[in-house]
Amino acid sequence: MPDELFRCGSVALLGRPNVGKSTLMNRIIGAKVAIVTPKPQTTRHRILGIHTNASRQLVFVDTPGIHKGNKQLNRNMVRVAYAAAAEADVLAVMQDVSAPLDRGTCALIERFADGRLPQPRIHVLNKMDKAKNDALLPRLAEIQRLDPNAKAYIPISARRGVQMDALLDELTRHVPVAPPIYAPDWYTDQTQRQLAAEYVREQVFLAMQQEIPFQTAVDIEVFHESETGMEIEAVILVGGERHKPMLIGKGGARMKSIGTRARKGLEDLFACHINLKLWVKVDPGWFDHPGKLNDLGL
Ligand SMILES: Nc1nc2c(ncn2[C@@H]2O[C@H](COP(=O)(O)OP(=O)(O)O)[C@@H](O)[C@H]2O)c(=O)[nH]1
Ligand SMILES: [Mg+2]
Repeated sequence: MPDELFRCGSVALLGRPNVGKSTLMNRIIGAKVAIVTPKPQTTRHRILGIHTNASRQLVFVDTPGIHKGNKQLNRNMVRVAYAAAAEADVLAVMQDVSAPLDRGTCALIERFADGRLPQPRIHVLNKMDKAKNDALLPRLAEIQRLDPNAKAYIPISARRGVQMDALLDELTRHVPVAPPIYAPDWYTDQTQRQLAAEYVREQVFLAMQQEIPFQTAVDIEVFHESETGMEIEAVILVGGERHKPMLIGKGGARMKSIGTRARKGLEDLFACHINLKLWVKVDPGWFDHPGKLNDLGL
């Protein structure tokens, strides 16, 4: 491939919470760089996933879902999503076609279709594996009506990896001819320390019910690499005193299972032995304190 044909650019993954943005990014990258849970608002930061082959480098920007919420954390998350959109070369606007087209999704599509952001838009219709066959065509027609000037409308299944090449080829058409930015073996901009915090948070999200996950954050206090592997100590911040015993579980059982699962995931990702210690700390209202959010990188 002559250098003058190589394409490189960034793709913002945009959409309501839970449509499958992080799943798509992981699928394309081939590693879990963004944590995924069935709960909305799992993704809090802007996360990069880098896909490189012989002819292109696509830098995917996974964003927190666009949603309403009156806490400082929620407002920060939505701001992150719009800022990522403004900086990207292409906008991939995702929706879940296994659920009815709701008002929030229509509003989001119209917001990007109004031309305030000049970048090309690709509509990504995810979860086609779960959608009824006869629902897809009317849905495509509806999206075309809402955003007639988009470059493409592509049904996919991020979970099953269906239509990935079609999507990647279409996205590549809309990024500039340019040399790669990242070395070919880079797949994310997150440090191992950040990935460790995210893997612990994923297990807390999966293990806990109701409001507890949304009021939880993870702070890595110790991160050492040694000859035998990694030593990691993490503090799980919870929003209320009563959350602490629930997270710890009977005889520490729940914490133990959270720790074991997070450790196994990290051992797979980093391909080394990991010693992971977890602590729980109560910090009421951390999600509404600008200073604390700043400390946590949120
Ligand atoms: N059936 C199905 N489920 C999916 C698909 N993509 C994502 N999901 C599920 O949808 C949920 C939310 O996914 P996630 O990637 O965290 O969504 P995000 O909030 O947009 O980042 C998870 O339970 C995923 O396993 C898909 O293509 N098909
Ligand atoms: Mg996500």
